[in-house]
Amino acid sequence: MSKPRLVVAPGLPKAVFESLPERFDPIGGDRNMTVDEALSQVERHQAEALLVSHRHKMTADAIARLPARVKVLATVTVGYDHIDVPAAKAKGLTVTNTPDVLTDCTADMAMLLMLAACRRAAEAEQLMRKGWRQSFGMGEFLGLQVTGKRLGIFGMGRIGQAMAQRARGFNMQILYSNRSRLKPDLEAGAQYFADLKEMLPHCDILAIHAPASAATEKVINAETLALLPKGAVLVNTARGSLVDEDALLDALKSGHLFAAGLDVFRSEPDYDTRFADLPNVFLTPHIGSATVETRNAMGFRALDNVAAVCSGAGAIDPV
Ligand code: 8YV
Repeated sequence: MSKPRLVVAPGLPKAVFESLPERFDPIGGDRNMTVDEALSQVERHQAEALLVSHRHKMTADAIARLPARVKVLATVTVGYDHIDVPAAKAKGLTVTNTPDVLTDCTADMAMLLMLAACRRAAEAEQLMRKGWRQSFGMGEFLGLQVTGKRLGIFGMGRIGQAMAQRARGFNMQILYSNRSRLKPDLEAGAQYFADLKEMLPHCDILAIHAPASAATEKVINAETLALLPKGAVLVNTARGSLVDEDALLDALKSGHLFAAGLDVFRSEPDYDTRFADLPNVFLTPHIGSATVETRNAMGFRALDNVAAVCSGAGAIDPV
């Protein structure tokens, strides 16, 4: 039997890229294609499958341009807010994502951002690169200790739970807000709030781990930020669309927030560089899942999904 014809729109990690010919008749994977380019390649290559990343906005229009031959639209990411899933399903496409494999790595990143924001890592690092050469008194360059603090987690899915597990190692008190309450064994003593607004006044640090959706669009805004105690810290490794960035900038400038650690932005990669002007923000360029191990696992998981659908076995991770 011939191998499934696959168009790979994102540049893949080396090991994943090199494995492509074992199972597929592939095009791409060696560079990032635009959506237009990927759609042309699907046509030219008579592909049955298209692999995308979060940078590929698969709108209803883009999906409408996919030939009927295409069976599966697989994203290498766990988030799938870049795909118009109802449009894809209406067209009979199977959509797959990559849950589980990036849970630990993304929670590690959230810890990194939390610690960096609390301990003023951006300012410290910049100072060292300028040569340091100034001594500090006992009361200078002070950050916030995380041990014993109250961590509010918005979105207690896999990544939120992994964040809670790590934070317990720092003796943090865990609060969470989620659509549904977890079973007691998963909750492990964390305090549940059905309403985010009820939780916010009790958070020293707020970590966002909820998916992007119409319901979570700008859920962190001037009103909700004002509910956080003065001096709170915000961490976001989920999606920038959950945050009203103007309101966040105001809260950081006024000192209502002590600091923020941000890996995701409303507009990527052309993020709002007003954040870079603020010393109390620790910034990273959407690298939550960016380790060799995790990116390989994401790539292979996406390919396993494509192979499963093309073989008729059904998706491993259907959306
Ligand atoms: C990035 C992610 O998309 O999986 C997700 O939903 O946000 C991340 O893994 C990944 O870095 C690809 O660029």
